[in-house]
Amino acid sequence: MSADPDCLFCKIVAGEIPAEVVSETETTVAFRDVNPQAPTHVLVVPKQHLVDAAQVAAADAGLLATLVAEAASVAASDGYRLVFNTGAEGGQVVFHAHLHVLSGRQMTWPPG
Ligand code: DGP
Repeated sequence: MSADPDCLFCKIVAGEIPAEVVSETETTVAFRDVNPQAPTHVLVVPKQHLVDAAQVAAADAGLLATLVAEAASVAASDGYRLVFNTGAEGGQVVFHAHLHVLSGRQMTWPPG
């Protein structure tokens, strides 16, 4: 499975940097965001180093489905928001695909 030695989330997947892991599958890891924006804020990432959601979809559509299924299972309530920030203009800071799961409060729209 490909990993980027300079990637923060690859290091979390490998256990080299600690994170509060809440769920894991053969292909994904879910851990709490270090800077939570909601009472429950979890990031679901592929173990494989893929840069964004489109790259996940192109590599393995089933992996994208697993990310979404895992997100639903870690959300603390029936209502939640899923976000893939994509590219610098889309607010992406860590260039290893991650699905934000935000829940536990009323979401507002539009987001910033
Ligand atoms: P994004 O802007 O979509 O690339 O979000 C990156 C998220 O990653 C941001 O909400 C904060 C989170 N984050 C950054 N560094 C760490 C870390 O070392 N550990 C954890 N758990 N989360 C991190």
